[in-house]
Amino acid sequence: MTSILILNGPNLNLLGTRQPDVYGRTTLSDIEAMCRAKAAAMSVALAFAQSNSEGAMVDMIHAAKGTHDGIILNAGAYTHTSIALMDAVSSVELPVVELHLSNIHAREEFRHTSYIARVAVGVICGFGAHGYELALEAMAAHLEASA
Ligand code: CA2
Repeated sequence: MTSILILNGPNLNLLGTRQPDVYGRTTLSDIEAMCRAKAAAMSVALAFAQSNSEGAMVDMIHAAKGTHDGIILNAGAYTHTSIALMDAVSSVELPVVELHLSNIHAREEFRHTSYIARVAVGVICGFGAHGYELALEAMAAHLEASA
């Protein structure tokens, strides 16, 4: 069975509790439940994780090799700063879909740069929590096409 890791970065554990104008009222637990339902309907195994620590995220990306077939990565603010996460993605040679709730290109200039995009199969942003379902579909289609 195809297995996908959804990895969420810093501050995403606060979703639904602050800045609802930017990030909506859906909590990360709500998103996880939605993703689990979607993955079950697609007959895909799913792991869902969140960390506020860059190093822990690097470790989880390394551990995905041999365990999961692809990674959906909302790296939060590390998207715009982390060469370490970019290198981790390159090193595991697993397909990565970069994901953001907000449209990072319609926001501050510093959010327009993504180190992850350089090593990702593709990027989904601006669709809020629904983007997680879109990313699952995109990853499953990518894995099927490259099988
Ligand atoms: O839009 C996204 O998904 C982001 O990855 C979210 C990050 C941001 O730094 C990226 O540029 C785009 C921030 C996540 C912060 O989440 C919060 C949730 C509630 C309250 C405060 C922050």
